Amino acid sequence: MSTRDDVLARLRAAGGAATSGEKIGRDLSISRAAVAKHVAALRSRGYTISAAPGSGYRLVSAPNLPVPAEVAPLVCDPLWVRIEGKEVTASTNDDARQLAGSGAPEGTVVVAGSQTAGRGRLGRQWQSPEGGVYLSMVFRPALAPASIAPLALVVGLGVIEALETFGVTARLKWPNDVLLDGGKVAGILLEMSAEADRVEWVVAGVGINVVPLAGSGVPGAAFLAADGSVPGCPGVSRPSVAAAVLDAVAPVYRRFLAEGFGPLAAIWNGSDALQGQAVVVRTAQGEEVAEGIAEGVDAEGRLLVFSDAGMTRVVAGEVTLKGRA
Ligand code: BT5
Repeated sequence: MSTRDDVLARLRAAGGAATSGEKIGRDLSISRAAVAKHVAALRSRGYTISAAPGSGYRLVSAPNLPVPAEVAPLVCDPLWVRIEGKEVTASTNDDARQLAGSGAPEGTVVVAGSQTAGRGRLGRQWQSPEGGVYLSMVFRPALAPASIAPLALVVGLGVIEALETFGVTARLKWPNDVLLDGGKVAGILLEMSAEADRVEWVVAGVGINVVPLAGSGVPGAAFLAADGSVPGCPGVSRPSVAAAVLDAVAPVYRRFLAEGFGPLAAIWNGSDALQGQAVVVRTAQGEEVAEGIAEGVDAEGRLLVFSDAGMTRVVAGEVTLKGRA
């Protein structure tokens, strides 16, 4: 944490009461003038901090930004040991990969308020304007590379549980989409580094569309708070969405490590957006892998597609509803 974050933590700890610059300075072993400088820097970042002579500084409001200083105080699960990030970055997955590559522990997280080079799978773009939540989690599961694929489904389960805490019921589209009213509200990108028989690290990135902002038109996208709020939750806070995702993903991840994907498959199937639908599955190159009725996933997270020719267990591919592009 920077000294600026420390000053913010003191103001927050006062719970809306005023704290003198002198006391903050004493606690942090810095001068009153230095405290004033940090307060000015916080104000320029969107914090409203009142100052009254004789009583001191009071935190009135914080910006609606999923940055570490806002997200970390809301995260409860002990899996998350380190939360990094900034307002704008190129890609939180790139940042998390770099951290993982230089030894960052499992439970390291990178958050951002917008991305300039957000990525989807297979080199596709993830539009990442201000108004969304972008986060990447570092996992170090003691698993073989071949057992990792269901982790995207595990993270998806965590994301829909998190959205449920805002009263929003989303559905899952194999393998990595989260849908709301048919539109894509979130996407998941899994990347890993592995040796032949051992995973070194996995970075799971999640992008969530929270509030639509003018000029940020994303075709086919849905938003958690379409008009800036969700029922019962006016002015939905992006830091709380980020924290809810982290706190929902952690227990599902632990269960996956302890019991495998088998017991989670039934839960996943309960939120399957494709259940019973006629689908076509193609490779990234457009080659058809399967065509038929989607009937959920198996204990390894493979999509089951039934046709007259029998059942296909699909390991990877792009799913479209039959008759659509
Ligand atoms: C995904 O890829 O859905 C994975 C997206 C992962 C994004 C997160 S954000 C944090 C972390 N850092 C990163 O750089 N990435 C991760 P895919 O299934 O390939 O879907 C990509 C497609 O979704 C695009 O080709 C568009 O059609 C569509 N799309 C792009 N941006 C979108 C958005 N904001 N909302 C909805 N759909 C979008």
